Amino acid sequence: MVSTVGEKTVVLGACPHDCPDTCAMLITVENGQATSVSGNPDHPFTRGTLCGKVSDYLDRVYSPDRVLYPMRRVGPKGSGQFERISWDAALDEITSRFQEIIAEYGAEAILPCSYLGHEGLLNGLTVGDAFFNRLGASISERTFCISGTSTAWLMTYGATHGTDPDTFSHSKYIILWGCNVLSTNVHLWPFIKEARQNGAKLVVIDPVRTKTATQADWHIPIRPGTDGAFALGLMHVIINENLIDADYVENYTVGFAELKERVSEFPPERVAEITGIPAGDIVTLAREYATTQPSVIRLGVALEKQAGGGQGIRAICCLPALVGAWRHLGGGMLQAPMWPFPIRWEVVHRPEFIKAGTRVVNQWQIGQTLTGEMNPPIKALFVYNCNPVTQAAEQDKIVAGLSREDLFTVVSEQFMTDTADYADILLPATTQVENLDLMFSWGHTYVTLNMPAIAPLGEAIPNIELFRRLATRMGFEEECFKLSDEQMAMEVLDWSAPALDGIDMDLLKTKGFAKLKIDLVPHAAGNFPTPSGKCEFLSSMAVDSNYVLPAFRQGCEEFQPGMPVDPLPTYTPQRESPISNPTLKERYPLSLLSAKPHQFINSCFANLPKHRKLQREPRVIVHPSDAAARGIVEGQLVKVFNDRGAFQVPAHVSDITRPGVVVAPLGYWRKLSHAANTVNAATSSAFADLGRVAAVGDSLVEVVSVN
Ligand SMILES: Nc1nc2c(c(=O)[nH]1)N[C@H]1C(S)=C(S)[C@@H](COP(=O)(O)OP(=O)(O)OC[C@H]3O[C@@H](n4cnc5c(=O)[nH]c(N)nc54)[C@H](O)[C@@H]3O)O[C@H]1N2
Ligand SMILES: Nc1nc2c(c(=O)[nH]1)N[C@H]1C(S)=C(S)[C@@H](COP(=O)(O)OP(=O)(O)OC[C@H]3O[C@@H](n4cnc5c(=O)[nH]c(N)nc54)[C@H](O)[C@@H]3O)O[C@H]1N2
Ligand code: SF4
Ligand SMILES: [Mo]
Repeated sequence: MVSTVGEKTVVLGACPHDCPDTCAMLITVENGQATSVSGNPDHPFTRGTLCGKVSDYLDRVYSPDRVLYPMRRVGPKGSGQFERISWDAALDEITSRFQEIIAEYGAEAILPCSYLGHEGLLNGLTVGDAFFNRLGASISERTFCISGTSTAWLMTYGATHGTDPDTFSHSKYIILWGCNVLSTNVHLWPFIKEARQNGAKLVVIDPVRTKTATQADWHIPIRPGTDGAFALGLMHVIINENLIDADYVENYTVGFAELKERVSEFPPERVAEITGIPAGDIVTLAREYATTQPSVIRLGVALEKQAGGGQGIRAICCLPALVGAWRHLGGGMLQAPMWPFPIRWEVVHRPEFIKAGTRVVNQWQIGQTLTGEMNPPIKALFVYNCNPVTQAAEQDKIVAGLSREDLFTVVSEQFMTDTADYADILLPATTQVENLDLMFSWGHTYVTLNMPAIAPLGEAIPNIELFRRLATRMGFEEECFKLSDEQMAMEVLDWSAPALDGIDMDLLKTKGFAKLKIDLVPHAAGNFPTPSGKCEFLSSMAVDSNYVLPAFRQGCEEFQPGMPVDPLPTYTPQRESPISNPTLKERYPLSLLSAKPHQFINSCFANLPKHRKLQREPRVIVHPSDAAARGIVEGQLVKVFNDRGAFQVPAHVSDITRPGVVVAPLGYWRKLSHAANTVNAATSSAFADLGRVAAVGDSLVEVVSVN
């Protein structure tokens, strides 16, 4: 709490959404009602502003559409017809159904499904893990996001924060690589602006001329899924023209000789053919990037969602070490600087409860899982903090799976989402102003406290309380199920870690946030947290084939013995590109990309009137040449489809996309869309090369007008 003046109290908060910015918020409360939210002006990274999505957060909190009471389904599955029941009745039904299922099929017939709808350490990613692990349920492998990217990063650099975003204003050459900062990471923009005022050049590498690309000094409209070849081509030029930082390479990297041999396969002329970018541009970019220091790369998340995306990111990761960008303040690379947060994930998810050999089910493939043959079959699904119907691939299969009469589905939600419609039992969840939490960030290096500002509305409860209640009902006696919110907040961080030196709960309660004690030029002299202590062009983790990612994604063993992972960065073409798959191209000639919506966070806010009005109805962007070839005109309703499924949206004919590439936004709700389907009806759930993330960006479609 910061201050009370008369009837008004201002409470310290933090945005809970799945966004790299993790804004520090201030919530004004009058007579028990939250009356306004704003950014905390003291926060050095978020600087007192909230984005347009969250600046009216109270519209979300007090929306008449909030789910505020436990409910039981009364209509057919998916109809969204429910009746109010008591918490006791809801918990009784869940626990008795779980017990019946366990008795008949074993606990692995129960599957949790969750993600980062809430990002907090108390109520976020891992909140249900202890409960489900103790139950013996199947493990949900949560690789929706950053899994491939982090794997590539860890293989090259280890668990380092990399370039602190606070230092971007010192950069002289900034590359935003597949990252639409002006929509998805807005608080980084002022730092980029400052750098440009000091003479920095801004380059954007993106198949689409996004809002961000329009602002750049140079936009490179690369063919999707070819970034690996592009980065290898840049390295070809840098090495051939001897633009490397030889001292840095010699002392702080391993595998240069092998890398040099690999990049020799990627001369600019070949790379130009693959990427659609002229060879001259590749040479110019390589020269400018290598010789303008400090240079920095900000990597987005979309690249990993391509068949060869993981190794492509590996190739990009090698660039800053090759040119010695790490020597400088503001030089290097920013991916997701979450690694230095001293989080005790094990306290929350209790890996010791997991029986060896417990089944792992990947959430991207939930459609196949629910509709396919499984032994034991999935008989219960428990969804919280996520909305798989709109967010996971192969939407038709997900809907078919959720429609199964023999599946018992529980959904904990704030709103009646497309997934919640299929619940048998629906449970009300609090919003951030109603709960305590402690936030890490994947976009900056501040820890932030969120204090509850108002009492929970209706009978909503925080996720952490939901799992305490369920554990009690199931008779789980372990101490971890009895920790209060405050106790969990104390347990979940290692307060004695050097990164939290001088930071304690009292400080957070007074200030709201604190910057981790970390080095702002962490790799001026190597010092990478890899097995060799160096930047690994040749990755020893891939060679050993046994690396397991930290607890962040329990049950996700990246490098299982026998799983071939090339220790050198490489280029793997898209599975479904017109070039790599000429047979499929005959029927489906266009590449489909799904961009993050400017006004929504994934599917959050896509049901609120203000946000829908600003985002407008979903449209698929089609290049004028592709539109002309199909007789499609601006605004015409079209069907976008392939063998996996179809969705309908009006066409927006524009040259902001490349010929051959169509772009549809993510996040729109299925039930609020034309023909009740969204972009994920057509996306592929097949895994990319690293991190078991679905290659949703690697999907061919056809577009036809709907008469
Ligand atoms: N407004 C808003 N902000 C968000 C979110 C949101 O939904 N809305 N979601 C949050 C989340 S969960 C995440 S993960 C981040 C994601 O943040 P970003 O990674 O910035 O978002 P994306 O839209 O997935 O992808 C960024 C850009 O990559 C481009 N792209 C697609 N494929 C390729 C490719 O093969 N090569 C290259 N070079 N570029 C490609 C797309 O055209 C897009 O413009 O944003 C977070 N912030
Ligand atoms: N085609 C395609 N698909 C994609 C992507 C893409 O680029 N293209 N991006 C992927 C990425 S990067 C991501 S991160 C995922 C995101 O996928 P999801 O995590 O499923 O995304 P959201 O739509 O934000 O769903 C979060 C849900 O949690 C609910 N929620 C919020 N707070 C709470 C809470 O405290 N308690 C409970 N119980 N519920 C809460 C929200 O109301 C919302 O419905 O989507 C992935 N899907
Ligand atoms: S969604 Fe992102 S930018 Fe918007 S308020 Fe939340 S953390 Fe800040
Ligand atoms: Mo994400």
